[in-house]
Amino acid sequence: MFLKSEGYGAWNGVGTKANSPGDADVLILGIPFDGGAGGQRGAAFAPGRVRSMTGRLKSTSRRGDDLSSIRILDIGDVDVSTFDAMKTFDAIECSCSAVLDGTDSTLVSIGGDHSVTHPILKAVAKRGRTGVIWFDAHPDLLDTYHGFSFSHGSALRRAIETTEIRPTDCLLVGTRAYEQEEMPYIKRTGIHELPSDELLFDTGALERFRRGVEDISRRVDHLYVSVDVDVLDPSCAPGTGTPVAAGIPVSVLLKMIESLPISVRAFDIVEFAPSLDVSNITIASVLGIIGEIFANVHREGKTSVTKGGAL
Ligand SMILES: [Mn+2]
Repeated sequence: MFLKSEGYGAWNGVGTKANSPGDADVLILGIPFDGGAGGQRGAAFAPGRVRSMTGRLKSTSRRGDDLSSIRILDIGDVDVSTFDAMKTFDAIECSCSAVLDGTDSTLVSIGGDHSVTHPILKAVAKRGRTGVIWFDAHPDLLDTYHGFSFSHGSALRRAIETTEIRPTDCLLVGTRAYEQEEMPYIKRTGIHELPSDELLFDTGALERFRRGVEDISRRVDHLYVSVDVDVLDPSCAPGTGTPVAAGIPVSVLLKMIESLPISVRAFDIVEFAPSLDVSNITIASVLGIIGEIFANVHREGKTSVTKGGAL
């Protein structure tokens, strides 16, 4: 229906192949679309590049946890329309709705520029109050970008304005590149923020991240975690369309993913442009992020944040 291909049989050796979506711990969905990017393109090729490199993933986490029993199913790519962004966004929303209806497993979408997150969030937000953790150098809160309301520069703003997602249930992480209108919007709406500078230089920043996520988790039914790889310093992720200096190292990002509670409904990894990569640095970071997501999904005995607790 909305998917143009079955999974490619990659991911062998990482975990256990699930037979159906209902049987899976993790569902992988590729989104090969970069028509919402204003800078250099190439994020459409991320799903294929990641699949081709999954042989480098380990069946243990970086802390040595055994991940071999995690059940993974790659359900293929969304059938995008290269020359029609709005049609593509509809296909993404429909695909994600169909996937989320059929299973409680964690959805991990790979690829696309950040414009693809808005339609995913539309599907997720219909299924319960949604908290959003947005790892990104940019806040993506522009009303329009080059006259377009649904580009990668407006993704979070459109999500806030067109879904039930509340600004105060959103946390920006690693931000450091703003347009004039974005700072007042953050202050006016009450979006939470942990900028890159604080993560790099304040010793209590990781604890503030953990507490911030916990506070949001208490108010919502589930979390959505969006990872724009340009949150990373360009030394860890040169392969992206709009790299920004003074980002966080990948180790700090993985530490934050490690501390996420169990109620994450879906993750995305966006803005990885393989053609802009250098010496496979960015794919190494992306595989690290995927491994950490698998460890997060798999971890047993993890403390789940109880909804309805005091703030
Ligand atoms: Mn972004």
